[in-house]
Amino acid sequence: MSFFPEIKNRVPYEGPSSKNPLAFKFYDAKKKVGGKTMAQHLKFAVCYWHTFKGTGADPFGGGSLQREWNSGSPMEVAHKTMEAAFEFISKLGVNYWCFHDRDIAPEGATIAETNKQLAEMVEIAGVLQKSTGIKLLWGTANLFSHPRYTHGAATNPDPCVFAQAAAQVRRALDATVELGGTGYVFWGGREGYTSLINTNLKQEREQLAALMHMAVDYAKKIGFKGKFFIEPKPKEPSQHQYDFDAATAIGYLNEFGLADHFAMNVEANHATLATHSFEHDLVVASSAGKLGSLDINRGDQTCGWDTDQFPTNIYDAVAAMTVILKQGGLKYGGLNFDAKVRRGSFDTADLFHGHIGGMDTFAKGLLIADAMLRDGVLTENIKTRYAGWKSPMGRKILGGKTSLPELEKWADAQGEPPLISGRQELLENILNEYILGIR
Ligand code: XLS
Ligand code: CA
Ligand code: CA
Repeated sequence: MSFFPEIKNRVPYEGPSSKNPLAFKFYDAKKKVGGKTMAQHLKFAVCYWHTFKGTGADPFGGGSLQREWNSGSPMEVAHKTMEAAFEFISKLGVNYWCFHDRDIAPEGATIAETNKQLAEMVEIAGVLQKSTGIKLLWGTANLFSHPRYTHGAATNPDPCVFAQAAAQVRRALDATVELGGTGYVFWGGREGYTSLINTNLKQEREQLAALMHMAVDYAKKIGFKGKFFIEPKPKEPSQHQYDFDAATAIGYLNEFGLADHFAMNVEANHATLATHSFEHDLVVASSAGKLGSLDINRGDQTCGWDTDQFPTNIYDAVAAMTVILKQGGLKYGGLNFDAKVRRGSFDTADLFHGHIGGMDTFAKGLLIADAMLRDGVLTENIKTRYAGWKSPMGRKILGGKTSLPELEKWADAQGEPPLISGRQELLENILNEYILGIR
């Protein structure tokens, strides 16, 4: 039985002249770009929650998307969904997937029952991974949907809730290791506050670090060889989340002695919710050596919510691929489609359109970023702009070998510095020339 009859075997690569909406125009898995294949550069992952568990529900109405795999008892649904997921991911030709514990198996009446159900689904996922060659990019625990987590999971005022979260993280880590995942994500949807009037912010931040330390210790014991990721987000559902943005999360890791074990999973739509560009948070994470993985989606420029739309913005894709190429790739992470089709996109074909468009956007982004870096126009400009810092005094300042009085003397001897244009408009035109294919 097939859940996705619109594709017989696999979405083909047909190249830029193709008019087939169910074919790739730029994503050609085997094509070499700078010594690596596109598939190696672009470690796409399909997310289980939006793609297979998404119902189209929004704050104004329940589910609108009817999925064939979504009927029967909770465990029957779990089995059918898993089958549908591996069929879809294989047909799309993507090599990785990502999941929350509760996406793949329902919660039972007791922790023991929940664990049993999860173990059953992990076993099936393992078999399907083997038969399809699809790998797990990262796993995570859903510590935000159940009403018990309303006031936080690790940051809850009640240690019993903390313990429930700890139990979930333990089993989600077991599942991640069993399925060979190279990452484990902490996204703190409820790890924040809705009002400071009833919140002990200092202790809540300590509680969260305590859970992260326990996760690191436990992961070591069970042989996890991957990396932990924090996924920053400023708000939604909490009014304020403790992992606001990459800079905040990196500071948090340093404050609580977690920096060696964690990197960032930067999501486009979370960066924009924090009033940054996607590029900003990627550059902040990468320049601290902490860009581990990406959730590639986009928000809506007019409403600013976390709308998790499929990525179609070529500027964002070029920027992201430039950062990734410059840091030499993503060892433990990849490009996860944390994106969902719209409430009115009822057909399973829409799931293909969303992913195909996103993959093509990033494939084109890779080609443009690679060409720009090879030509070096933009990088040369930055080098020239900062050339003064290679002078003896520039080096002295950066090396901490000078002082305010010495610099005062030097400034006086130099005279008034010339005004040098930043050439932003020219450089934006050059970037556009690459994007439009005339360079
Ligand atoms: C929600 C987050 C979530 C994480 C995983 O906004 O993006 O889906 O990626 O828990
Ligand atoms: Ca999101
Ligand atoms: Ca995400």
